Amino acid sequence: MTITSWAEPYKIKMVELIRMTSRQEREKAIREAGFNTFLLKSEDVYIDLLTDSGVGAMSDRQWAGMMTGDEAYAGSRNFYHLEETIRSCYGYKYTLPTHQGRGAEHILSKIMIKPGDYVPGNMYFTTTRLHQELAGATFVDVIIDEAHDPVSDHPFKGNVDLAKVTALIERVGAEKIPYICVATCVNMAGGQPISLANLRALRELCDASGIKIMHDMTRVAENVFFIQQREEGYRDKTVAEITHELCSLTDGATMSAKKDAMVNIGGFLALNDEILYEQACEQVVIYEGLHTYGGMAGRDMEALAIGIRESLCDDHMRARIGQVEYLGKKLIDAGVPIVRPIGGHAIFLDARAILPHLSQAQFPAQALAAALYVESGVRTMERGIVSAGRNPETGANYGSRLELVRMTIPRRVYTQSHMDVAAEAVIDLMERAEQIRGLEFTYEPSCLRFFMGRFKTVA
Ligand code: P61
Repeated sequence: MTITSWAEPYKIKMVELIRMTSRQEREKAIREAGFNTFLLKSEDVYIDLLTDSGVGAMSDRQWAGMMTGDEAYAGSRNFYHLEETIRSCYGYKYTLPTHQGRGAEHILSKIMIKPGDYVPGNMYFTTTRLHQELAGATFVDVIIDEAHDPVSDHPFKGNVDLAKVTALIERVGAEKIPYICVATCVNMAGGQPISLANLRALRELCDASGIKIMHDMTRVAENVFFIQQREEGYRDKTVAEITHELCSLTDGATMSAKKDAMVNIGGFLALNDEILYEQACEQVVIYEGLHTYGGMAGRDMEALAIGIRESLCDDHMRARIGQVEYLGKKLIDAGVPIVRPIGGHAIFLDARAILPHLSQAQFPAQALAAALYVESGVRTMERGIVSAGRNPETGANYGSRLELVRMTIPRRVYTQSHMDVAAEAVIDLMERAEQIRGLEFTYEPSCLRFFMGRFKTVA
């Protein structure tokens, strides 16, 4: 017998109770949160699809690993285990643990960027671009155009447009481009993968111009799963094998370990170049901690080392992506406009299409996320013009063609029934979408405004 349906490659040993609230309670909660789902108390949330970051369920092995934490200030054995794991799974020579992904981005930006530089990337990520800007660089989007189109079903919407990179090199000169930041499974594009063929071609271009490739590997395993499923020649290779090949095309990486690797906190900067590593060590001891723990406890480094290996198991990835697809297909079948193809870590609702009566200046995705919470207790996140923020030099809003609400699926946390409820909530809300009102800021922070900004409904 060949079984074609998939099931989670684990069983549940412990559960965390959650609570449904009343509509009245949720209306009060969202008002108190300034219509920002980041400002809700988690106790007031029923199904939490805000993020997949730091909210995964660790395995029994990871928890057992926590008990073997060596909390020595220097030279913790868990650091050496982590370093060895990163070397063998990803191939990067040197590892510096950081408190989370943005800690690694901060160090990388500080050691590689000079004021006046340009850093191209396959779409911006909020914290990544901010650290580049704080170091004096200008970010340049070089992702293919299809990535900005929610209905394009290009299989590798994370691909870099090599013509855009070449044009940038011609415009500013390669010496002003310290590196290109290549994200795997591009978050802001909808969890969309880059192909190995594209990365290989980029490698050639960068080698010819002396530009390094720095890999935002936060969701590398998910990207690799799509390569295995979609790219010619990879069907018979394992996720672990393809991951190694992919990383070998890059010079170093930043990682938020809170996603793929299923730990609640942590990240790292990984490098191949010894001189860069030495420079990074000098910064790590200033901003994070000694180089053998950076921003992490010994026990957390142990859980991370174990989580990395678990993240690269084929059956884990099949169930992971299978669950996201399950939710996505339900929404597509019901006619809900979502970003296509279905991405790796989340379903992205197209708020422009759902709320055509709102202009982008009325923050349709922010309004939709707030309304979905009130309707159902399901928490999601705005990923549109609020997230895009403002250009620090001109103060103008960064434009964003994509105006999305992200329903992010934590790893190994929710069941298919939770997905059913989340889908039903969206489908139900679609029927009353025209009643959803736009929003305006009552408080706008100067950077990363989506985290703590507050809003009120437009009169
Ligand atoms: C998330 F609303 N992501 O997706 P840190 N690179 C990439 C990430 O996805 C990422 C980081 C670097 C989060 C958390 C978060 O605008 C936001 O460990 C591709 O969070 O520092 C994080 O890693 C940074 C949510 C971050 C946001 C920024 O939910």
